[in-house]
Amino acid sequence: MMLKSIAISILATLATAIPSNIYSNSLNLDDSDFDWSKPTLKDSDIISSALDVLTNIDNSTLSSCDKCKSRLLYGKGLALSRPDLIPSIYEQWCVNTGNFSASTCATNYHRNTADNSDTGSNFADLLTLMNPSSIDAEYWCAYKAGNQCPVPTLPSNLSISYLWNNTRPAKADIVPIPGNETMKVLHISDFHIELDYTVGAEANCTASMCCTPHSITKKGAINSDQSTIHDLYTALFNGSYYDNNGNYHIGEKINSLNNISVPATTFGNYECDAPEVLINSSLHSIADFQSNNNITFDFAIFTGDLVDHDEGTYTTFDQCVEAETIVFRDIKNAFDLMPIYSVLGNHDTFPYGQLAPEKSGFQSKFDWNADLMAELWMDYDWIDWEEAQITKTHYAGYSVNTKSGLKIIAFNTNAWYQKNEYAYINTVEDPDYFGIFEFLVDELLESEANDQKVWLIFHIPMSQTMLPPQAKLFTDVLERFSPYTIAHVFNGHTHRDEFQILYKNNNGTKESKKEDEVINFTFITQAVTPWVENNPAWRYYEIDTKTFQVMNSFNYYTQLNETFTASSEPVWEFEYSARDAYPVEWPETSPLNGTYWHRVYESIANNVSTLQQYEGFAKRWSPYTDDCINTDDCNWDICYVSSFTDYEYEKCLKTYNYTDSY
Ligand SMILES: *[C@@H]1O[C@H](CO)[C@@H](O)[C@H](O)[C@H]1NC(C)=O
Ligand SMILES: *[C@@H]1O[C@H](CO)[C@@H](O)[C@H](O)[C@H]1NC(C)=O
Ligand SMILES: *[C@@H]1O[C@H](CO)[C@@H](O)[C@H](O)[C@H]1NC(C)=O
Ligand SMILES: *[C@@H]1O[C@H](CO)[C@@H](O)[C@H](O)[C@H]1NC(C)=O
Ligand SMILES: *[C@@H]1O[C@H](CO)[C@@H](O)[C@H](O)[C@H]1NC(C)=O
Ligand SMILES: *[C@@H]1O[C@H](CO)[C@@H](O)[C@H](O)[C@H]1NC(C)=O
Ligand SMILES: *[C@@H]1O[C@H](CO)[C@@H](O)[C@H](O)[C@H]1NC(C)=O
Ligand SMILES: *[C@@H]1O[C@H](CO)[C@@H](O)[C@H](O)[C@H]1NC(C)=O
Ligand SMILES: *[C@@H]1O[C@H](CO)[C@@H](O)[C@H](O)[C@H]1NC(C)=O
Ligand SMILES: *[C@@H]1O[C@H](CO)[C@@H](O)[C@H](O)[C@H]1NC(C)=O
Ligand SMILES: *[C@@H]1O[C@H](CO)[C@@H](O)[C@H](O)[C@H]1NC(C)=O
Ligand SMILES: CC(=O)N[C@H]1CO[C@H](CO)[C@@H](O)[C@@H]1O
Repeated sequence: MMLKSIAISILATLATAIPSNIYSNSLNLDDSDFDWSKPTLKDSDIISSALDVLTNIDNSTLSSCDKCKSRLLYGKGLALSRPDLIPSIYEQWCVNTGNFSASTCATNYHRNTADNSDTGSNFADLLTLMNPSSIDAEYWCAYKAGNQCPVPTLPSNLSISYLWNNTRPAKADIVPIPGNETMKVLHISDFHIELDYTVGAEANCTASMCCTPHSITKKGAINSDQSTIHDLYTALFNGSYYDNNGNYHIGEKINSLNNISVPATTFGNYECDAPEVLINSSLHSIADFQSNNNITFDFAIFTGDLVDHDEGTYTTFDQCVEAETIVFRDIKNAFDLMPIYSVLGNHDTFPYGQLAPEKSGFQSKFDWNADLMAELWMDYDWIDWEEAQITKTHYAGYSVNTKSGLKIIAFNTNAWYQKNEYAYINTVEDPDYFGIFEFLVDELLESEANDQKVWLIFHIPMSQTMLPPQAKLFTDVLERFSPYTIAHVFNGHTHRDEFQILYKNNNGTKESKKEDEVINFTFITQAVTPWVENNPAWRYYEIDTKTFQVMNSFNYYTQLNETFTASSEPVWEFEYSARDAYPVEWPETSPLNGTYWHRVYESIANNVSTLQQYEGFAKRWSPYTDDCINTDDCNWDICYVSSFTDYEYEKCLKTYNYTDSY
C-alpha cells in the first residue's frame, strides 16, 4: 500500500504539471492501476499505458521544455516503484518518436549490461532521485535531451565559500617569486588505446570507429586500381610490437587488401584511436629522450583517457578494464621507478561517462573502478597505502605530497560531466553532492596553512561540457587559492594543445580581459591518440623548485603521415618551447604564468601569424591543420583561449560573431 500512496501522490503532482486533458485522455486508468504491486497488472500493461502517456505528452501543445520535464516527472512516478521497467519504456518511446536511431536509443535508455555501454539503468537511478520540477531537470533537458530546454541562467545564490568561512588571509594575494633551480616534469594524456585496431581495416569510414573490423563504411570511393593504395600505404605490418625492453619487432606484411579505400597502417591513422604499438612508441620515445639527454623527469602527470572512442555497441565492461590495465602496465614498464600521478577521464568508466555520488546509494556500481586504480597505482609505487584508501573513497581522486614538497590534488571530473546521469541529482540545491569541493578545499586550506604549493590535475577543462554551476564554483575555488597556493591547473580531454585564461570580470569583450585581472589559467595538453586528425605528442615542463611554477614547456611530436610508408619506427621530434615560440616580451626569470599567457592571447587576437602558430601547435601541424591566414576558421581560438568556462566562451563568440568550429 505504500507503493500506492507514493504513486497517488506522484499522480497528484503530475496532474498539476501536465494539462489534465492530456492526462485523462491518455490514461483510461483509475487509481488502482497505479498500485504497481497489484498482481493482476502485467508488466506489459504498465509499459503500454506508460507509452501512451509519453506519446500524449509529445502530442500535447506544451513547449518542448515542459514536455521534457513532464516525461521526467512521469518517469519518476514509475521509477519509484518499478525502476526495472524504465529502460524498456523509455527506449521504446525514444524509437517511437522517430527522431533518433535505434543505437542512440539503446545507448541512452537500454538497460545496462556488461556487453554494451548502455545507460538506461543509470537513467532509472537518476529518476528515482532527481527533482523533475527543479532547475536540475532543465539542465538535463538541455544537455541530455538535445536542447529540449534552453540552458538555464546560473542561479545567483550559488556558493561554496562556506567551505573557507568566507575568509581570505592576506597571504593569499602574495605573488610567488621563482627561485633559481628547476626540475623536469612529464605531462602525458589521452592514450585511447584501440584494442580492436586491425592493420589493413578501413581507415576512412563514415560510421563507427575506423581501423577496426566494424568500420566497414567507406567514405571515399574504392579506387579500382588497388595498386595506388598499396603505394601510398605500404606500412601494413600486422602484429608489430615492443618487447619489455623497448625493442621494436616488426610484424608480417599484409599483401592483399579487400575492398578498402584507405588501409589502417601499423602505427595508426588520423581518423583512428591509437594501436598499442603507437602508445609504446610514444612511451619509449620519452624513455629514450631521458637517456639520450642524461636527464630524468622527477615525476609525470597523466591527465586521463585510456579507453577508446568506439560506439556503445562495441564497448564492453571487460574491454574497459583491459584498456585501463594495459595502458598503465605499458607506462610502468617504460618508466620503471618514475612516479606517475594519474586521473581518470570520461572514457575511463563503464558505462561511458557515468559516476554515482556516494550519497546517492548507487556508488557501489562504480566502486570496482576506484578500487582497481587504487590497487594498481599502489602496486606500481605511484601512491602509498594511505593515498590508496583516499583514492578508493574519492572516485579515484586523491592528494599526494611529492618528494619535492609540492602537493598534487587529483579529482574525477565525471562528477560534473554533462553526460553523467548522476550529475543531475541536486546539481543546484547541493552543488557539492559528490563531496569533491569539500575534499579539494580541505586539502587547499591545509596547504595554505603550511605555505605549500599545489597543482590541480583533472581530465576535462571547466569550459568543456562541465555543468555550469560546478564550473562556476570551481572558478571560485581557483580565485580563492590563487596565486599563493594553487600554482597550476593541468587538463587533457580535448586532444588539442591549448590553454585557457580565467579573468576576474570576463564579460566576453576584449576590454574586459584585463592583464591585471588575470586570476589563473590552465594548460590543456596534447594527446597521444591521433583521433581526430592530430599528430601524437607529449610534453615536459621545466619547473621552478621553489614555487612550482612552469618556467618553460617543451613539446615533442611525431608526424604520423610519415609512418604510412615506413617500415621503421615513428620519429619523435622537438616541436617548440612555449617561451620561445610566441612573439611576447617576457623576462627570462619570470614564470610562464597567467600574465604571460594573457600576452600570448593578445598576440593571437591581434596578429594572424600568431593565430596560425597557435592553431598549428594545437594540431601539431598535422595535414588537417586549418588555414588561419586566408580563412576565418580559426577565429574561435581567440575566444577559446580567453575564456575559462563555457558561459564565458559563448558570450565571447556572440560578441564577435565567431563560429564555434570545435
Ligand atoms: C500522436 O501524434 C502522431 C503524429 O502526429 C500520431 O500519428 C499519433 O496517432 C498521435 N498519437 C495519439 C495517441 O494521439
Ligand atoms: C522530434 O522532432 C520534432 C521535429 O523536429 C520536434 O518537434 C520534437 O521536439 C522532437 N522530439 C523529441 C523528443 O526530441
Ligand atoms: C538559491 O535560490 C533558489 C531559488 O532561486 C532556492 O531554491 C535555493 O534553495 C537557494 N539555494 C541556496 C543554497 O540558498
Ligand atoms: C569555520 O568556522 C567554524 C566555526 O567557527 C570553525 O569550526 C571551522 O573550523 C572554520 N572552518 C574554516 C575552514 O576556517
Ligand atoms: C640559489 O638561491 C639560493 C638561495 O635561494 C642561494 O643560496 C644560491 O647561492 C643560489 N644559487 C645560484 C647558482 O645562484
Ligand atoms: C576520405 O574520403 C573523403 C571522401 O571521399 C576524401 O575527401 C578524403 O580525401 C579521404 N581521405 C583520405 C585520407 O584519403
Ligand atoms: C649525467 O648527469 C649526472 C647528474 O645530472 C652527472 O653526474 C653525469 O656525469 C652525467 N652523465 C653524462 C654522461 O653526462
Ligand atoms: C564589459 O566590460 C567592459 C570592461 O570592463 C566594459 O567596458 C563593457 O561595457 C562591458 N560590456 C558589457 C556588455 O557588459
Ligand atoms: C607573473 O609574473 C610576473 C613577473 O614575475 C608578475 O609581475 C605577475 O604579477 C605574475 N602574474 C600573475 C598573474 O601571477
Ligand atoms: C605529412 O604532413 C605534413 C603536414 O601536412 C606535410 O608537410 C608532409 O609533407 C607530409 N608527409 C608525407 C610523407 O606525406
Ligand atoms: C555573423 O556571421 C554570420 C556568418 O558568418 C553572418 O551570416 C551574419 O551576418 C553575421 N552577423 C553579424 C551581426 O555580423
Ligand atoms: C594569478 C595567477 O596566475 N596565479 C597562479 C596561477 O598560475 C601561475 C602559474 O605560474 C602562478 O604563478 C600563480 O601562482
